[in-house]
Amino acid sequence: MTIKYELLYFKFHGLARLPRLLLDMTGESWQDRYPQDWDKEKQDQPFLHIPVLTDFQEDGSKFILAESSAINRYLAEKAGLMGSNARETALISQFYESWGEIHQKYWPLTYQFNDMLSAEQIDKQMSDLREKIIVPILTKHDQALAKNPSGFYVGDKVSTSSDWMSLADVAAAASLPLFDYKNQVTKETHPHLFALHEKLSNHKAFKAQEARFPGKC
Ligand SMILES: N[C@@H](CCC(=O)N[C@@H](CS)C(=O)NCC(=O)O)C(=O)O
Repeated sequence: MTIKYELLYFKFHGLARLPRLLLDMTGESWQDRYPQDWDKEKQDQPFLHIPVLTDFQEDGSKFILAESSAINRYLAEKAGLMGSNARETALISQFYESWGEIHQKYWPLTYQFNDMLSAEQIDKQMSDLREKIIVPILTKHDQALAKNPSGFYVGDKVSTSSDWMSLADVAAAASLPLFDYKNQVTKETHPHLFALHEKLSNHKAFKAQEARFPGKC
């Protein structure tokens, strides 16, 4: 079978979590590639980082794309998950970017800032992030989901597949379990977000993801 896509990333989920889910959702054949000698291979990448997607073209050429958000949008478009008009696409991007804000603010506090801040400072920053950003923003998300009878973020017929899912839904379902909400985001407080997560957890791409690198984030 000819391979349509290849994703270069390390052997864990990290920034490849969404690209891998979306690759499964394109219905095309694809493969992971793990760097053998990253220090060498780094120089060959568009911006010296991974993930990097290669899309093998019919004429034998390669389309190479870096930056996880660009990769996610490209693959979501290929999978029919970016809506069917400019407004749907914009709303899908809006919710997707909003999850992006949480990721961008949360992970540095969990990893990079450990060297610069004391444990108390990190706790304080994390609690501010939770109270002022994560919980109130996810409350808005839950309210938006509540308004849509489909249970997805963006109206009807946003997808060529029968279930109307979009990049925003995939990002939400993949992201929801990753953060420590200290019991402030639960099935009771944010029922629509949890219902979306539960619905997508049964999707075969999510099942395949679960089986990949168990126990690693
Ligand atoms: N803005 C980039 C960040 C990519 C990034 O930082 N990737 C890390 C892995 S998560 C990486 O390439 N680390 C190895 C290195 O920089 O040498 C994106 O979203 O794709």
